Amino acid sequence: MEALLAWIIGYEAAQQKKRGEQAARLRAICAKYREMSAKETECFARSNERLARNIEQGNGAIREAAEAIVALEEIIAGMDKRNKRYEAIRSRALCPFDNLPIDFDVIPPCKAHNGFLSTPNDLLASLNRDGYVLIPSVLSPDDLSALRAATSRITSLARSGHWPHIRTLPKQFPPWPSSAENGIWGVQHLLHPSQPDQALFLRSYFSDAIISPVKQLLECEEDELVMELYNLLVRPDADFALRWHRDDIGAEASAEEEERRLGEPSWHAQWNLALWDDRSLVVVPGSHRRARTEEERAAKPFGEMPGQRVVEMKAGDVVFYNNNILHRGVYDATVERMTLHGSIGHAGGSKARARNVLQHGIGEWVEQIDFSSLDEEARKRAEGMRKRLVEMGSSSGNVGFFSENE
Ligand SMILES: O=C(O)CCC(=O)C(=O)O
Repeated sequence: MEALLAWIIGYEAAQQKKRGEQAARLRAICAKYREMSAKETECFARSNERLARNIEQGNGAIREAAEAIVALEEIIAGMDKRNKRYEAIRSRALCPFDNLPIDFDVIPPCKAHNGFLSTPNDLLASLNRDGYVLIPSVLSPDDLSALRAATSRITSLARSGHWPHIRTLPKQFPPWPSSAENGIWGVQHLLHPSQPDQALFLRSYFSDAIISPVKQLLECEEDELVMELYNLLVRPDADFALRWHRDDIGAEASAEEEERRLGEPSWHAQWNLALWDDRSLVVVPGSHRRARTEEERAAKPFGEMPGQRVVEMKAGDVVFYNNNILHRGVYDATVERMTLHGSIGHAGGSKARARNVLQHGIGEWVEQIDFSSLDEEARKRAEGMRKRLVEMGSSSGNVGFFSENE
């Protein structure tokens, strides 16, 4: 009994220490965020005050002041939205787990809707804690078999060189060439107007099975969602693997830079929906909340990582994951893989993200998609999401590629 009591007291003390450390880190990130916002605001304010002075003194057109007022109003509204969202994330990060005597770094990840994780908040709490959350069996047997047939058709076209939008071996990141001669590991643009099964993929992308968890994870209403990408990850033509990476933060980033970027709110949801059992995605749970450790920095790009976990999916399961979690793909050329790989954005996100999505090639055809095959509710949803993508992305500017030559 005494030993048990001593253990409990020791455990509690260790937990308390950890809670204190985490809270201090979070507060430091908050302070940095506030300081940066203040600098940004100061800079805008100064240059616009200069403009106001010039206009008063007859240098510069009145139109310039009007344009600056509109631009500043937009920036202020965006910052206000970001601040609110950041506060919401911060309070969630502190509140739900703060008083529980559980070490969330050592318990296994939970499946949503498995009895004790059942509310929308749980879904988000799980994603925030682990960096990914799995929702089992989101497809009916009929939908599963229709999607398997359609993905087989487009993959055959892609492997035989009749669909140019592909992920090719051995290239990890976009842009990919359009020749399939070295083999493929993915098929791009399932929503493209010339895609033979476009109607089915539209139904899948805009379905409640996807939209409703996305709204929960982004904590938003339907009229804030932004259309993004819908692709397919397939069995490669030869064994192949992706190196450890975060999708949006390069390996060369300093720990400070990583922490800053990881502290920013996420403005999109990304998912893998498996049509066959899939164990290709490997993640380091919780690594979306912190910079890499020295050990992780020193780890081999294609080697084992401490604490890594294979995301085990059954056909019909969907996993949502933070694309800045440390992850990699490990693919076996003998195991069938058809995994739908999509993302949906939030209108509060940056225009650079919308441009990034459009420059993946979808800008050339997104406005030609005919949504008339969808039922009325889904069609309205789709029209709105596309409109927001085009509006957000229409300002000029090239955002480049994440890692063009890899
Ligand atoms: O194959 C997967 O599930 C992961 C793909 C991936 O990591 C990526 O596209 O960046």
